[in-house]
Amino acid sequence: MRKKSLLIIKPDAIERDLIGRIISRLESARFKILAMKMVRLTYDEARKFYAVHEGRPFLEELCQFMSSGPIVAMVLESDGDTVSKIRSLIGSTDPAKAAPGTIRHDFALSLTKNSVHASDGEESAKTEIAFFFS
Ligand code: FUP
Repeated sequence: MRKKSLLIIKPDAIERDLIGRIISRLESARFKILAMKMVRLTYDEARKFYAVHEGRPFLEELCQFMSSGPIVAMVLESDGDTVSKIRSLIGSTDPAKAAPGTIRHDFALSLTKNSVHASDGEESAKTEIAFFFS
């Protein structure tokens, strides 16, 4: 069964002109892009998107960063477990711990400026897709 997930290209990657290279990796890994848009979140919108992290010490810095420039949000689909396949392709949250060949290992700058976001479960994928796409 084909399942969907949400991926975001974050401001640090957009600033370094990495949109094309990141999308190329997703397409090469046979993900289908079903929807895509470039938007700039306000700080409050970023807080809403990251509501699950409310109370965490890094939330303010994360939301400042996520609203510091444009992002590209996209809905991806593949055969099988799309959520975990994308998580493998992007690598660990901290680029210093991400495996070579993953997007975060190859492109990310730091734990916060880690170039991409991908939904971490089926439920969050649904909520996050609905956040960006009506
Ligand atoms: P991930 O699901 O891989 O994006 O990672 P998490 O849900 O653990 O973290 C959400 C976002 O918070 C990540 F993009 C990284 C960021 N973060 C920080 O900026 N500082 C931290 O100490 C932990 C996470």
